[in-house]
Amino acid sequence: MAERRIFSGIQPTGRKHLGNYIGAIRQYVEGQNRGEAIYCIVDLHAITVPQDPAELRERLHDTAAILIAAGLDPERCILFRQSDVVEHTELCWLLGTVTAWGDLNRMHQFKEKAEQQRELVSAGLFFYPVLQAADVLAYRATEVPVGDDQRQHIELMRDIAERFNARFGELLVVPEGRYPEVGARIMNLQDPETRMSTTYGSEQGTVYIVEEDDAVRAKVRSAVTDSGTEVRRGPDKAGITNLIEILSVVRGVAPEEVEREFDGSGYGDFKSAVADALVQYLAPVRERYAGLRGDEAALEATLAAGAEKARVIAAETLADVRDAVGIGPARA
Ligand code: AQP
Repeated sequence: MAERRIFSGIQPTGRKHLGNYIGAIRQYVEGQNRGEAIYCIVDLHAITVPQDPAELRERLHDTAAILIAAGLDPERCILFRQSDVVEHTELCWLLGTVTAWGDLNRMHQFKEKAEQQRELVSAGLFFYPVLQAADVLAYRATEVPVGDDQRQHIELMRDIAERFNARFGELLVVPEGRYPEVGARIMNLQDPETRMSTTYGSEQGTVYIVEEDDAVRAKVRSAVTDSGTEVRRGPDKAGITNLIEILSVVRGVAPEEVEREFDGSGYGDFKSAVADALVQYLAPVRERYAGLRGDEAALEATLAAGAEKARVIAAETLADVRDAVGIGPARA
């Protein structure tokens, strides 16, 4: 096994947005240069809240095409669909037996998502973090690139791995979360106190990865700021801080450099610069996406090849875990 094994998952829900791109996808691409990189489109997680079945399949292909358009190279990473590797669900059950109910009950994301459900708060939604732990632990990954909203889930999966190892022997790797230094929490442009997300916040405040240039420009120009004039970060300047972080990531410079460059400029000029930079950043991804999205057979072939490679790794972990727990016949 490579010294550094990177694993992360992304949901095939909604339209993937700038928060997903900056917080997670950008790190996935970079991960291919730093170690063995494994990425999974987590359709089983998606169905913990109601999904239209046909739309779910469409979104899965959208997400696969976005990831490849963003720079994932199926020759240099393993890219697959979660439900194609059944070991995830079996490991989820086994890990569920060493997960404290009280810990799951403290998960913020469960509480937030449960509040939004009108008809049914599913047990699957409650178990979501255990499946997430199984995703990562099945690959004995050392590192999990995610946005800041996933900290609590990463801590829980570390606890689960530690508890499993304490009871059954050192079989699982306790992974580290990897959060971007800048851009770990991109905020909604219309409500900069709230994280940009698929399910919360206005459409106008959410920049999608696949979005026309004019729409991106309009959203950035109408971003909510404050009544001040200084382009600098601060606790009372959530909107400007968010835009500074976005520009810093997009240009690949430190936020301080952005502040220096726009020292003395008005918010209008600054927003125009952010809009231009963002359009330049996203347009090539959108163009590559358009080329890839139409060929669903090719996307399916990529995912199938990825699942085959993923299964080999996950099956080995599962065999060790089953044996240690005493499930199935003893290994010779
Ligand atoms: N606003 C964000 N800033 C930085 N990173 C973010 N991520 C999500 N929002 C931001 C990171 O994106 C990765 C993939 O997320 P996901 O699609 O699997 O699910 P999510 O976190 O549930 O994404 P959403 O859009 O926010 O959906 P909802 O509204 O359902 O919660 C993760 O690494 C996440 O941290």
